[in-house]
Amino acid sequence: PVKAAAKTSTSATQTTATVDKAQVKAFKEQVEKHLRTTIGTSPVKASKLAWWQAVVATVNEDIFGRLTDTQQTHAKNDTRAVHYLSAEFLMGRLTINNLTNLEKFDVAREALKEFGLDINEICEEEPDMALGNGGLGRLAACFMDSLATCNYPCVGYGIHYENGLFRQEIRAGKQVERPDSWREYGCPWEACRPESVQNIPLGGYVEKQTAPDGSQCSVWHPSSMIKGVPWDIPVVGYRGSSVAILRLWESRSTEQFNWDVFNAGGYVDAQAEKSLAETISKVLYPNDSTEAGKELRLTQQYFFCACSLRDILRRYKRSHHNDFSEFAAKIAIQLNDTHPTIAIPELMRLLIDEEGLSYDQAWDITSKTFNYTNHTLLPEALEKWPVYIFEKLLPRHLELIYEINFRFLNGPVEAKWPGNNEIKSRLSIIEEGEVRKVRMANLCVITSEHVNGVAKIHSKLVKENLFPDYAQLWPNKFCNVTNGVTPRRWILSCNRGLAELYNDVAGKDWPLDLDKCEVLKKYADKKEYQDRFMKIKHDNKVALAKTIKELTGVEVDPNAMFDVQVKRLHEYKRQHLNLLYIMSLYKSLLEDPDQDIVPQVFIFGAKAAPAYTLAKDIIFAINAVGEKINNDLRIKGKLKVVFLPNYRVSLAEKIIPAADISEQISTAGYEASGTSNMKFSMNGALTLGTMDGANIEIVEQAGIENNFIFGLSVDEVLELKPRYNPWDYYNADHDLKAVVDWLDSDFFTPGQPGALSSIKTSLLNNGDPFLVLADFASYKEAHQRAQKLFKDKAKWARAAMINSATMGIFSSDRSIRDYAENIWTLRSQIVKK
Ligand code: CR6
Repeated sequence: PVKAAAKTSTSATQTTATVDKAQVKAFKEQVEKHLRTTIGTSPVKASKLAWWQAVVATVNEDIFGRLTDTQQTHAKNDTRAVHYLSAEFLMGRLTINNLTNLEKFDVAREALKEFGLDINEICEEEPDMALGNGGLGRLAACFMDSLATCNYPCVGYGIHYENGLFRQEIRAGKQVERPDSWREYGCPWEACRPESVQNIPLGGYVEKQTAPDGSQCSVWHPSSMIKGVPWDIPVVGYRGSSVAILRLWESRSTEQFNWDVFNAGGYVDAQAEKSLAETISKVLYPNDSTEAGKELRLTQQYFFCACSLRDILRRYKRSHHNDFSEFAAKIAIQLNDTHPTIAIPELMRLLIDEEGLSYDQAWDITSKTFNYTNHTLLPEALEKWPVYIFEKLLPRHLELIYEINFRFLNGPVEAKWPGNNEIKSRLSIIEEGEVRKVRMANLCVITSEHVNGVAKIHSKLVKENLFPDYAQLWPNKFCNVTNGVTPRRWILSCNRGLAELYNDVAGKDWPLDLDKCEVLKKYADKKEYQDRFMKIKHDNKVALAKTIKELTGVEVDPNAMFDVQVKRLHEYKRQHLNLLYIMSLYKSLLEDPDQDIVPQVFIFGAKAAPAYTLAKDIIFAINAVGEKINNDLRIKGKLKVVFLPNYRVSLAEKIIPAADISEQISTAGYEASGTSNMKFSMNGALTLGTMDGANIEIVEQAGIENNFIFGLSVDEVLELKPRYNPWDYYNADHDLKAVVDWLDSDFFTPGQPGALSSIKTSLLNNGDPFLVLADFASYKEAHQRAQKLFKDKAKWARAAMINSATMGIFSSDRSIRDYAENIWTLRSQIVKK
């Protein structure tokens, strides 16, 4: 049984809106009904988990009806639809978001209150759906929300990982990975669809056959079959009538038991075979941006693409039978990075081998169907698969890739650069060398109608630096769609105080048209509004301080400046630059404890890829430095450093609304876009960042004077890199030298000298590949500007309000409309209730 807990609820998520009594009564009755008849318990003995499940069952009553209406409307009108293929969808929790989008949050909150329950506490029972690593997966989730909200016909396709991104524990300052079994007790949002199961062939060999007319054809004899079981997660659009579908594929063995082996007494062997097939969707690869190149990973990619394409074909054939002339007019497929590239040869194969089309017909369709989004320039993240893995797993696909390559090199390339073998080897899908490799990005560019980057600067670099030869061949193929985030989750659901302020100044439609928020600029100089805005921020900080205390035991003062860097841990994101600055601040406080500085709390959250040693060392260093600083009475609490374990979507929802400073400090040219930068600004944080990714467009909107920009530009980085020597910076800057050397002592790790040395080694002996030392002085100076402004409450409030008010273009609705208009030529479809 759960005791009344309404008193402890976080004030940050309370609203004062009046709520319709009849609706509250009805919701309450539904919840109680589900508690008894769906969950099988009663209000007196229900656990919090049971209450949560009953709330979900109640919400689902609304959702499933709308889902059927949506699907019937689309089928009846035979609408063109987009199919978003992504190896990751980082959905987070769905309850508050779905209640918000159905405009039932206040009703549900009141209904639960009448049971003596706090809605926020009940919703804490929901595990995050962490089926993604970071920005790319979260972007896909925001896009689903916008596709549904803007009423675009769509399906999201991905993998039903049994284990999402690992749960991070911090033990003695170090990251320890634990499995994330998000579905251990079932996920009440998802519905299994046995009627849409697919069987997917794998392995084996290709036999050349001669047809009666003398032509050659290939027959694939696969060695095994895997069953793909679809799980549907409905995605509810805001106030909208449409519900989109996210369909995730789970792998199973085709035979529950291999009966022959089983009958021969090989029960265990039969089970082993089964578990091999089931391994495919067992776990998400925990790398953000870098590629493992593992056989299982290619199998995962192929598995979900093959299932999805069969699903798409099945639906198409329901209204078009075997006539494929309309295929490209009805179907658009978006490849979210290169992970689903294998869908290209798979569609070719299905059309040629299974549907009997000619190669030319199949290519004509395929090259009009696909589009590709590039999300990174990091060379190690551009997928390349050894040819021998293809030979083993996908021999027929390899054959088709060779054919696509042959026709490309001897067609368009030969026509443009006759006899130029150097260009041919650069543009070829196949990389020659000791181990021959398939370059997936090249296959994407050659096949796709459009190739886009995810922020203006990134798209420019994609075109000019990554694929310059392709851009000469097809200049119009390359375009930009700047990323966005959904204001429903990232303002309305996670920052109710701010949402109410916008309701008051901009009317209630701002979540559908974020440009409306711009009116807040008019009030940015008015004391009354500044006070209200900063009171909302303060309440959010009080709530976060409580969370920090619960999770780390560290006490922080909500009046201090909250400086936040939350994102995956990577050298290019430069958490270690932040750390060096903190150390220098600490050093100056030790030298002069009475100096008048703004009290500051540095807040980190970051998971490191389990095999990325230096990233893990940086986590350890942040914790070690934090431990020392937080317990040093000499500095009188002016400085605190907290590392929040297990950073994930639900934690981001608590952290972002409480930030004063948003650290976006990647080496210019390395962060394709970033998306937390947008969330922070929307919620009134000022960006302390480099001119990289979407930061550039953020300050274009909010004004460079309202943020703290520092460091080398993209051009300066490109210019400096070849002649860069970190020792020059180290030797020239006293303070920098002192903090870098500090890493070598045992000051922060008593009894363990050298425990933090790997960071120093990377910065000096290994050449500081991300120019941390080069940007240190400028970074420090930017912090000084931030401190100065923070002391002037009115000026700070004004800058924060302008940031929040001017983020309209970073709504993912805008991104999705850009895709729909410029890439998919897709029209929205209103669904009648
Ligand atoms: N790691 C980019 O690095 C971008 C997202 C979404 C990333 C990041 O800057 O905002 O994609 N790239 O576009 C990849 O995942 C390959 C990311 O999340």
